[in-house]
Amino acid sequence: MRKTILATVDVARLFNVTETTVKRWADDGTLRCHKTPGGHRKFPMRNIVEFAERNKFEPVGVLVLPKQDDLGASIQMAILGRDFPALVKAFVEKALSPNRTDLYLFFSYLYEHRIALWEIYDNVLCPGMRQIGERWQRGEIGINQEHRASYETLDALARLQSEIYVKPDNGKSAVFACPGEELHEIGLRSAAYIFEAEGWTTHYIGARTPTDAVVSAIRDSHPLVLALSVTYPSDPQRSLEDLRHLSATVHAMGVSAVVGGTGIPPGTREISSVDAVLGSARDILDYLALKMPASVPSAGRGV
Ligand code: B12
Repeated sequence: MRKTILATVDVARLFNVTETTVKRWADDGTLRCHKTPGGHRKFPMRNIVEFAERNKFEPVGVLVLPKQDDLGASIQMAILGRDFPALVKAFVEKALSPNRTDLYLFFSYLYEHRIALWEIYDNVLCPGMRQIGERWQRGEIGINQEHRASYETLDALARLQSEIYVKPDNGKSAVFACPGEELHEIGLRSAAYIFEAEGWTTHYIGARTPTDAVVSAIRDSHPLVLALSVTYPSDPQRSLEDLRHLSATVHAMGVSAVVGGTGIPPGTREISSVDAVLGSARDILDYLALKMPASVPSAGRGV
């Protein structure tokens, strides 16, 4: 698939304008770029997304995909039609493909075409990983492929994050953890990246963190929010008690606890010290807009 620093011709194609227009945007500083020693303008993806967001421009064209990407034509069609089931299909193929950069370039390509970060997580990654789990259950892929897809995904998300448009630092911070024996951390990672893109500082302590260690992290970093993810609580009652204990402890320290993930134990919503139970990346943007108003997404669609 293609690279993520665009040339003038790519930007012109993306917004369906002439190259002269793009050069004018670049030269008057409307669209930031850097120049190669040979004088060619180059546009990092984050500048393009920030520019489109600020000017309320929607990409109306699609970028060229090289011929060696077998899924190229179907991905282009799916992007134009915002056909998420087709994008999920492409994700699954790429997550299971042996090409290490394929998945990251796929995510970049979606982001360049203004598929927002939350849409990538909720509408592509989440259903895609579910399908991978189902394939494994049906015996169509081995556990090695499922593991590989998970780690390739985490890697690709980290690389994407280094290229996206991040709002200026808002002075707020949050701690992210999967408490207890929880190993599923892709959802937690996604949540942390959304906060980060909204200008938050994130302290990511990840999977399988004992509750005491979560409390220590809170003492060390004095965040505003503790975000927890639960997917597979082997003992739901114990998990509920852990959530009750953790949220009450951090609440007393002035920290808001939010919980997400597909395995939240029944009764979590009734815990008074849990500030919110959130089901998706989109929910995070709504939560931040409602409860932490300084980070309301400027264009209404979020990052
Ligand atoms: C990848 C995976 C793994 C990987 C995890 C790798 C990693 N580093 O994360 C590995 C291989 C380690 C694994 C292990 C196991 N797994 Co597993 N795994 C999956 C799989 C295929 C995908 C999960 C995933 O990453 N989804 C993608 C993310 C993005 O989606 P998400 O977590 O739902 O997150 C979204 C929202 O929920 C939300 N969100 C999530 N967290 C948070 C947090 C906050 C604060 C907010 C606001 C939002 C939020 O936002 C996200 C974006 O939309 C699922 C299949 C499925 N149906 O989900 C099975 C699945 C979850 N696993 C399952 C099982 C059984 C296991 C094992 C017990 C297998 C075993 N026998 O060893 C172990 C359990 C280990 C443990 N103690 O936790 C079952 C759970 C069944 C159940 N609930 O009863 C599932 C459903 C598969 C199945 N159909 O049987 N697994």
